Amino acid sequence: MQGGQKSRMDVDVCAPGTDDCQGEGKKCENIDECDNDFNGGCVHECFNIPGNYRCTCYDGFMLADDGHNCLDMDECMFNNGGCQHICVNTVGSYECRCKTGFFLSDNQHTCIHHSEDGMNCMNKDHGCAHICREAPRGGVACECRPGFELARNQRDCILTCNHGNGGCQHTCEDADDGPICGCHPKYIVHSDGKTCLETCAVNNGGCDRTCKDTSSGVHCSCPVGFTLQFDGKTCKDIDECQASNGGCDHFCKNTVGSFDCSCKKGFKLLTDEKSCQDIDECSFERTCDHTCINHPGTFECIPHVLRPWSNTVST
Ligand SMILES: [Ca+2]
Ligand SMILES: [Ca+2]
Ligand SMILES: [Ca+2]
Repeated sequence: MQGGQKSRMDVDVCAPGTDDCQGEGKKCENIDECDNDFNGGCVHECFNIPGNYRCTCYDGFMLADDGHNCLDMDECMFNNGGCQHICVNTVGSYECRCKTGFFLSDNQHTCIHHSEDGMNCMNKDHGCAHICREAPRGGVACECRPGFELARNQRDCILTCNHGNGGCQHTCEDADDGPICGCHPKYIVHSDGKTCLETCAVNNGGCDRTCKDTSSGVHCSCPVGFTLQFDGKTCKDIDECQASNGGCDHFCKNTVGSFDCSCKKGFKLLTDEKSCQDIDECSFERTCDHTCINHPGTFECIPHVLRPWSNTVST
């Protein structure tokens, strides 16, 4: 370890006037984020840099938007992967194939027309999965491209982790029958045995709110009052007031995760929190000196002397 050099660089980073640290000063310490069980969260390679760290991916992969996961590059998207006939994308790599009547040449990109005569490398029947060499005394000898091993039948080629990460998205381990794929501790292996699925343990699976692990990956959901957006991850408040005024008799006010009903002056909100009922002001003592008449939303006081019926009586 280049401990001395790292320390000196960290001192420079934290020096007054050059401080570009964020948050607590603690982060300026020489923490090697890569030096833990989670490899800094990087699924391939992690590089400690002063005050930070950076994830990189093996050849054939590109860094995902989260800066930690690695995604397969589709080499066939560009120039058909350089394949003369057919390009087939694979995790971590790609391969060329030829149309019927042709076989793949040693350069693994161009196609050679099938030849009828004898057991030589111009004849598809040589059976070599990758590279065919004509033996000095007739017949052929098969070889494999770098990253592959010749199988016991001396014709087939067995993939190893040295080619395209063995077709594994995250980790690869060589076994007799070919690579065995694994995933970063916070991911689970997909049923294809090669790719890795997010789990709720990583960044809540990208979910805004509730995250649930399922066999097909993470499943996001939202609490009452929110709807899941088309991205399947984000939760957006429902504006309940848009539909039927939220069921409110009078006023509806949208809030994050809910909504509130309120009533016009002179009305009170009932316990259903939606209906508005007139306040009977006349039921309160001392609302009027004499006679009180209740109206929807208001009331009226009538002085005793002006009451029409008393006039009638005195006449
Ligand atoms: Ca690929
Ligand atoms: Ca709302
Ligand atoms: Ca009233």
